[in-house]
Amino acid sequence: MMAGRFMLAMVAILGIIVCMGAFAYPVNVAQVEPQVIWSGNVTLTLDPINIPVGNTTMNVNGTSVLAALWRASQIGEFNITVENTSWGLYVSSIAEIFPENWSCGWTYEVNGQMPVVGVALYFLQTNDSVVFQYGCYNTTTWALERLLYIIKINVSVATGDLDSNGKVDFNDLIATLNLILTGKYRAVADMNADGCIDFNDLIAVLNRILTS
Ligand SMILES: [Ca+2]
Ligand SMILES: [Ca+2]
Repeated sequence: MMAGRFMLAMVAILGIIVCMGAFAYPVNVAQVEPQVIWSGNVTLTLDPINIPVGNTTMNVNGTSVLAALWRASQIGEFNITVENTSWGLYVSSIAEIFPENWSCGWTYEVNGQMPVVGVALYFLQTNDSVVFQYGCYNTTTWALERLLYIIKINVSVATGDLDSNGKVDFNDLIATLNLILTGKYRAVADMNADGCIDFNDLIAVLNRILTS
């Protein structure tokens, strides 16, 4: 009789613990704020850039999402790992955060949408906002269950087209010279994306005029 009551009490207590756990779990998940690893601005160029991929380096489009992440990693001084897979180039780790299992990983969004192409094949424009996010997914529904880390990148593309009339010509060259002489900065004139406007940018704009 006593043993029976004890068992009932234990079952009730266990039930309460299990229920508390069941109710507490989703609440905890919802309350976890992802950690922002880096957030900032990058300037991209139309010229391709070399990025380490596996044990080699590859030329990728200078305005690609991968180029934006690469520039961010250099400014923010964090590592990225890029792998060449049968689906294209894939970012497997950022800031030493590797997937803890196969249901977790890094994905990216541009302006709040998740593109269906790889990081090297989506090309960005000025004012695009890129978010890389690390999370783990429910393996039945593929809903995101845990969003843990975030990188936020605001993009400018250095085109040299300072009057935004769709072509780079001598007006843009004069405008670039003006920026140099007045010490001003405009992202579209920073042709080598080094964070300042100087004669290297003037030469790069001239180059673009002569080759287009
Ligand atoms: Ca122009
Ligand atoms: Ca520059």
